[in-house]
Amino acid sequence: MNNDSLNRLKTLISNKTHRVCILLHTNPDGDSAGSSLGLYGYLKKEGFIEVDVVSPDELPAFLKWMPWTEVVTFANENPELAKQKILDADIIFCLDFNGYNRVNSLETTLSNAPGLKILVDHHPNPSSGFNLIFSEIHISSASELLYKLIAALGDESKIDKPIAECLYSGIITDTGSFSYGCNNPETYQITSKLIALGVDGEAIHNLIYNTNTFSRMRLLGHCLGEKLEIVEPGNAAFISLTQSELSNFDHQKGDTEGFVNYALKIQGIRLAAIFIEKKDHIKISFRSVGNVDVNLFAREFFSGGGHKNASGGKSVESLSDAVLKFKNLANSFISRF
Ligand SMILES: [Mn+2]
Repeated sequence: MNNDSLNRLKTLISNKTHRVCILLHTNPDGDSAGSSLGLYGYLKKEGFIEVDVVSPDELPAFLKWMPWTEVVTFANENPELAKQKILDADIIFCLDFNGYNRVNSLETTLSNAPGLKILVDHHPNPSSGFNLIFSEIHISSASELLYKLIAALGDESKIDKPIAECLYSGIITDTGSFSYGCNNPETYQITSKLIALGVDGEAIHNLIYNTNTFSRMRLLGHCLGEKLEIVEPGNAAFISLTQSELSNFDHQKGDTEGFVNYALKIQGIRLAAIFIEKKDHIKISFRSVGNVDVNLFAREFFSGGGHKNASGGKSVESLSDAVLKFKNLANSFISRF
């Protein structure tokens, strides 16, 4: 971690009267919520008087149990208040995202906000526009990075059980419960410390992964039984879902989260995608194994980006055209690696 940046951060947060705003990214996931709420808990414990947390969108149901979710202002419910909180802040923390475009409807507000912008993130290619950058792309999650940052500030002992619950949630969701991006011993050392602080790993696993609705499980069954397709000769696979299919299964926000990973469970598949038809665009998630770089794939062909093995993109073409484009590009892209 860069010492100059660390010293600047230390100085900045020594003034507890600074108004702080913590910003989540659009469609927040476990790491976005975990790192942001963990930081909220830490800063409140540090004695900051005014700390706001703003999210572009609602939290998925499986994260609503997390500590301090009641303090979050959601831009989808209260756009003006959300914008005001960003504009009023002296310090704006951006965790788990790498550019203004990741906060959707709040992008212009963030870009115009006069506060000092601090990035704490693990995505590649952080964009300019941040005043202070803590970007570590080899760390499992922004939550793990935040733990290291708090420790580097000399405040490891201030991490308590609710903060630990937030960070633990971020680490397990960004590593698929230690199934990818999980070969760094330090991830387990930090996780071990979180458990020692009283985190109930079993309970959190149940809260995050075992609270499916019946209709979501049936939608998954539909995807696996009827919609999963393989691109010959068998290194890419995808699922596509129309709006009417989603409504047939009483689709709720977040229901298709993780479905794309099932395609990677097939032997030989190195690149997987799921195409979800939205009102005015197609939302796409990509996953890959090994060297196949879906951050690059999403950037080059589907107006998106993310990590090497997990990224997202979109298309304004029809669902069938977006799928066709994927089918045409997949094999030659995989052969580059
Ligand atoms: Mn993350």
